[in-house]
Amino acid sequence: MASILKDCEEYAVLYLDDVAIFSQTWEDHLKHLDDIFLRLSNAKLHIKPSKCQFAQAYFKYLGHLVGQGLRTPGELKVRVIKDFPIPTNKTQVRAFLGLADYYRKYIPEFSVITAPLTDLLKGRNRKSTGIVLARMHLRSSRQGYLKIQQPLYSPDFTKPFIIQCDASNLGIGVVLSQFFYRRIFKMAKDEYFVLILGLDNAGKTTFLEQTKTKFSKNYKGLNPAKITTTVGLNIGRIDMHGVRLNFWDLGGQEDLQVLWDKYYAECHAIVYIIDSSDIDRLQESKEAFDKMITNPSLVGVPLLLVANKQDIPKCLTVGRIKEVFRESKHLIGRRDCHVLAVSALHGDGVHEGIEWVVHRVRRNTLRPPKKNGDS
Ligand SMILES: Nc1nc2c(ncn2[C@@H]2O[C@H](COP(=O)(O)OP(=O)(O)OP(=O)(O)O)[C@@H](O)[C@H]2O)c(=O)[nH]1
Ligand SMILES: [Mg+2]
Repeated sequence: MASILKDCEEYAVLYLDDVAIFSQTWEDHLKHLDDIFLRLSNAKLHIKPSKCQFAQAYFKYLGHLVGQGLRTPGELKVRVIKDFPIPTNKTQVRAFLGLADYYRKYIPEFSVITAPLTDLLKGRNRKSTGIVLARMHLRSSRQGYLKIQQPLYSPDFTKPFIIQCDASNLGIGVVLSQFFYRRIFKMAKDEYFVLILGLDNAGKTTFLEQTKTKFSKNYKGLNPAKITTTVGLNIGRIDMHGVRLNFWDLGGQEDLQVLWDKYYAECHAIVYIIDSSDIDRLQESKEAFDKMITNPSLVGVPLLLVANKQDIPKCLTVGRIKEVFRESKHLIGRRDCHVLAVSALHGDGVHEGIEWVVHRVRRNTLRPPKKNGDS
């Protein structure tokens, strides 16, 4: 079959015995159809009309919906990914990753989102812990996979191409882009990655939601009452002062803290949230903080300590929290560190905190920003 359709690559693709014929204009299309029919007939091959579709603006091909210069994943497959049952063993995790991988081009930051799952398959985690993590991850990271419906555009061979590539401990990626090339070169934004950490219930996700609400036009934050405990990764992105901040909000439960260090090498700042009203867990929070900052991958990374829930009567004051965390001065070393009173619930102090982060990451020469397009 491949030899019969030799030299037709510009208007026909072959997959086993399926042929897709595509053209820019109707006139061209009739010519292309003629040509393919002639070739099939010369080879004494038959096609079954009931299995053919002609003159389609869009058609389904190998699980993709293709047409009008766009390619999107087939609706059915998207639903399968979104509704994939929470895995109960490694085989099912592998099956999910295999399925999602077929559509990875549609899912921004695919390798970062799936890192906890791929890590699990490397066998570093104990089986039972691993499966629990995988379940939690899938349950809460759906938002990442939900972006799958973003379309991919066909290339325009009359315009220049740009290859952007990047690699990190978690992922490696290459993007071929067009159209916005002037903007990319002229208005390339510095991108920084900010990790939001802290014990469970400290208010990390509430802080992220407030940040997105305050700094993104038209973003309506989640109702605080609807925020549930994070067991995977929440992602946020804001632009301010000509830079872009990407946030990764991780789960704070003890079992999930093992995931934190996977993001250290990539981040430019840490926002560490402390629940000022939870006096009983202050020491636990400090221990998690100490463990975090002793990690060598965080050397030189600015730290913002958020004394959250300051709206709650009788909560610990910033002064008291500073006193406790000052014991870790030798671990903090010379990196930028600041303690701030915040009520993430009411949004007090959030603006000031983000301003501090932007200022510090910009002046930190130890962790240069990632350059990325604005498109
Ligand atoms: N009063 C008050 N409550 C807050 C504040 N910030 C968060 N909360 C509440 O604290 C609870 C936990 O908030 P989350 O944002 O889910 O906490 P988290 O740190 O993301 O927790 P995990 O995802 O489990 O790690 C929720 O009931 C919030 O409404 C605050 O500033 N003041
Ligand atoms: Mg959370």
